[in-house]
Amino acid sequence: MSQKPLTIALSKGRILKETLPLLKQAGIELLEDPDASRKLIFDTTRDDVKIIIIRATDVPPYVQHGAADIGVAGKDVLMEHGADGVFEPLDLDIARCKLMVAALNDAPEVGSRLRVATKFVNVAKAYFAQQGKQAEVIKLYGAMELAPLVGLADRIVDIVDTGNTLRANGLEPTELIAHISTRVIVNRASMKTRHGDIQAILDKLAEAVESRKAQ
Ligand code: PRT
Ligand code: MG
Repeated sequence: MSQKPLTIALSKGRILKETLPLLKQAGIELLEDPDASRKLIFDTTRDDVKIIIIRATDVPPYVQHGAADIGVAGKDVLMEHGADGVFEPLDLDIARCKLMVAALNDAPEVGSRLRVATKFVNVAKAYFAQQGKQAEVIKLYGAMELAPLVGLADRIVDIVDTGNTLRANGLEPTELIAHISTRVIVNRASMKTRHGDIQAILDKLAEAVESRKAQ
């Protein structure tokens, strides 16, 4: 092969499970089951395409720096970790959820300075600043729901799908920050130098998304 393979970076976890069938419909299938392998780089049914499977938060830097030509990540991750200088040409319409502010049921209004616990520090800071509210944002890496229960924070910013996790912990959503779904991102230079190859994949993925919606 004269050219180096196109590299697609996929987010591990629930996004991966929903992305693989779309890629398959677009003619790209992993040659090995990623659940049964400790590999990070996978060959595919197209010898000009390889897939790397990494943490969602690592997808934007891989694509920004051109280590991957194409990436797949949640809009929440793109909002939080910045996707400066990458194109976002396609919404895969999978792993839908909402980024929300939540509080203990019947929590009082907080007069002066809100304490907000979240792993989405940048999103939370921008949101409360835009609301004209002073907020001290506390970075956590998981189980945000715990923070209001033990008095660490007045509010959390987290992903909500069914709302069951909030409810189970005596919390309720109070404000919607953004609707979230999974997006395809593309490195800017790759979009120019490998436009034909990349556009063909995007077109087939878009078709796969549409046919899934029609089901
Ligand atoms: O494990 P890690 O820290 O890497 O992250 P993760 O477990 O959040 O990753 P993963 O694989 O579960 O999903 C990551 C991506 O999926 C997110 O970046 C979103 O774009 C998308 N997504 C869609 C979700 C959810 N739905 C979702 N419900 N990500 C997380 N959740 C979690 C949420 O954090 C909360 O704990 O599910 C809980 C809320 O769900 P409900 O149904 O109880 O409201
Ligand atoms: Mg997880």
